[in-house]
Amino acid sequence: TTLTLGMAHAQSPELSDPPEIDGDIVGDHGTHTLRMGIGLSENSPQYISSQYFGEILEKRTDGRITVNVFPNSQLGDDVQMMEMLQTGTLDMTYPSSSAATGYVEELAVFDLPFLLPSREAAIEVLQSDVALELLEGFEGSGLKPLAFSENGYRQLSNSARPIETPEDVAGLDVRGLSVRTMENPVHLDIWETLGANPTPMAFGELFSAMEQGVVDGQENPWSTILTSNFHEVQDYGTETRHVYTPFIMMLSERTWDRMAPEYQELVMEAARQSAEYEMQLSAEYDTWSREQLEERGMQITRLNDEQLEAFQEAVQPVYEKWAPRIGEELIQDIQAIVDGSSE
Ligand code: 2Q2
Repeated sequence: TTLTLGMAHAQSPELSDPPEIDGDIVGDHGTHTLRMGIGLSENSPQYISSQYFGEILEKRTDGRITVNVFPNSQLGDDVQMMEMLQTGTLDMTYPSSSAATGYVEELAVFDLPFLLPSREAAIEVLQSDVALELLEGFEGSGLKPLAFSENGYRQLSNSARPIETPEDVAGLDVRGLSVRTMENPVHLDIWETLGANPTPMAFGELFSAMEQGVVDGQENPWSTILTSNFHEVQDYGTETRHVYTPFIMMLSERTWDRMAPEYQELVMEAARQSAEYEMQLSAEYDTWSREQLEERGMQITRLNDEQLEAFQEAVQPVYEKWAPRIGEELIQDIQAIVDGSSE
């Protein structure tokens, strides 16, 4: 289906339809209207798959559970919405793992640059026991993680100049590129190590910060850059794929505790199905979004092997600094899965 969505700034690519919703109607355990806040826009994989999550629950409970999805960071940014889950003023949210390292520090492993070399390896890692154990770190936080999915490979965009090398980022004869990062210490480190001037900022403030020239650039997957219309204020892109960021679908523990076991089971199953669908959509959007951005005038640099190696070399110190804090063993466990998946 080529979805022409409400606020569509861009048609979506030919997207796979979601899997059929089948299974018995789950018994009558009262009604719930789940309010879910997300950061991205109505034509993002994050939003489309969250709507599908709601459809599964509505169909399987005969309308007793419905989900209202609020996109575009309208209820707040990732950190604010997680706090709203803790106080019970919001039922669900869908942050990047990078925004949740304040709750589970080991999640910062996913912020290590160039850790996950391919989508296949990333999916293996996200579906491994190692990753699921990380989610256990949320115990007692008031946040109930339901599933990992894909924010995706992050790419650099900026409005100052074409970026092909780390030296271009540092700007030897001009000032270093000012780059917005997520509020995450490893990301700050990556861009400082590259000689940029990083500014941590909530996603919802990013468009106007770029429009006003407060920052030169940012880094996000192509589909986020397209579906958030960043190409309107960013002239240059560089296919760095420097970090693969997971999303974590989350439910407030207060909401979870109010649910009958049969509903809890269904919510977990629906989250797993919608996360799987989100990863499929995210993959279908990725290359298509880059092509759409080029059609809309963004000058995108595709790095050759030598240029990519220069970036990988340049950010090596980030591993040295963060490995002890994140855990050498955890990094080795993930790298073992990555090496295994490339067999
Ligand atoms: O750069 C970002 O903040 C994004 O990658 C976000 O983490 C993600 O798009 C959403 O969770 C925004 O709320």
